[in-house]
Amino acid sequence: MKNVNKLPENFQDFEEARREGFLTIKELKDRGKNIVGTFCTYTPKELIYAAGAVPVSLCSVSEETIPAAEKHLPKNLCPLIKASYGYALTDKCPYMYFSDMIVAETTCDGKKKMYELLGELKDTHIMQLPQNQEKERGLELWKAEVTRLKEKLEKKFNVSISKEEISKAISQVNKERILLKEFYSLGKLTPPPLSGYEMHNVLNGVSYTFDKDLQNQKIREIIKNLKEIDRAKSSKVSVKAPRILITGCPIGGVAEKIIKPIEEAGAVVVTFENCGGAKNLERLVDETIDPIQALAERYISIPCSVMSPNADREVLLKRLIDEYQVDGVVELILQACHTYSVETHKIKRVVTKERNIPYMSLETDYSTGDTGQIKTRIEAFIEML
Ligand code: BJ8
Repeated sequence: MKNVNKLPENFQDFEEARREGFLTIKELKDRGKNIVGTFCTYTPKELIYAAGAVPVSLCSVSEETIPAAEKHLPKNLCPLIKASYGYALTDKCPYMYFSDMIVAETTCDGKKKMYELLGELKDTHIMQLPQNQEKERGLELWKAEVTRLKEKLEKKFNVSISKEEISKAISQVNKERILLKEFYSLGKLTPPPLSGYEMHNVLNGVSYTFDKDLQNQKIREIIKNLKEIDRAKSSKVSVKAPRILITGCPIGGVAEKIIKPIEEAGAVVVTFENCGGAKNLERLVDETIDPIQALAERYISIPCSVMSPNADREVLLKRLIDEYQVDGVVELILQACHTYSVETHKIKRVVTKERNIPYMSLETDYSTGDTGQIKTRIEAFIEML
């Protein structure tokens, strides 16, 4: 049990990372560091590191700034988009405030149109993301966009980015990915040595941890402790807990509303097939080829619903269901997210017909109005597993 006691300290560091990061980002700024705000998993952050700047995820997960955003944006729009824009309008996100520029991508319609407005408030570089991942149709265009981002960073920060610097950044970020994958892969254990909520907090916290060497060291300690918990068979998760995979839209803004009731109902979230989890971290950047080509290939391959077709999402989903011995899939749809919402039909088919396990889709926003209703639906779903 000694090792169980060691855990909260480590986990807490990541739970509090977003708030703690506010101070760190100011210190970095005071020390003359350039800061680049990002919104999406498609941003090749290695280029930002190679420019000597610091990438940071911008705030997008609270309903606090949505009323302000709705003065310019339609009400019937994804809460993530409204919250992101609201933070820029109200200057309530320290990460946005200290960002020298923002990198954004033409992903879904709502986001790309919001970015046009955001560009009136902040220097916003928009990468034109092709929506087809085939080599001839998408990759070449995307590679040109990766190069254009490199040029923008060089001009903005008055630096020259060498191939060596990009390769170094690729290797560093790959190291971080490998370690995070080792961490979340512990969800494969029966029972997992940690809850899905704790896993989410760590994966979310790393976006706001700027000392990556220290982060890697802490993740290594967490992995070691979790393995000891497994060896000692002292996990607080029941061996009988139904194992849940979460898929769909980014979950940061509704983690309390979705993950907590799943686990309070006696199940455990063992893996996340979303941008906070496997979708973002599974694939490494190839370190053996030209770095710009490698970045272009890796980032365009992210299986987000904005891609058409998006067959790789189904491939990843099926693999995760098998590897993590998943008993049920919960899909999160943020209100008015058309791309994920339309894909639910195929995802449900894959889960229920090809893997023969139950599936449930939950559509929600950042408000707390439907908390009770969602809890009831989740409880009914878990009971049936
Ligand atoms: S790579 S998931 S972070 S686009 S939920 S804003 S799609 S309407 S967030 Fe995303 Fe990049 Fe894809 Fe990931 Fe639009 Fe849907 Fe809202 Fe979304």
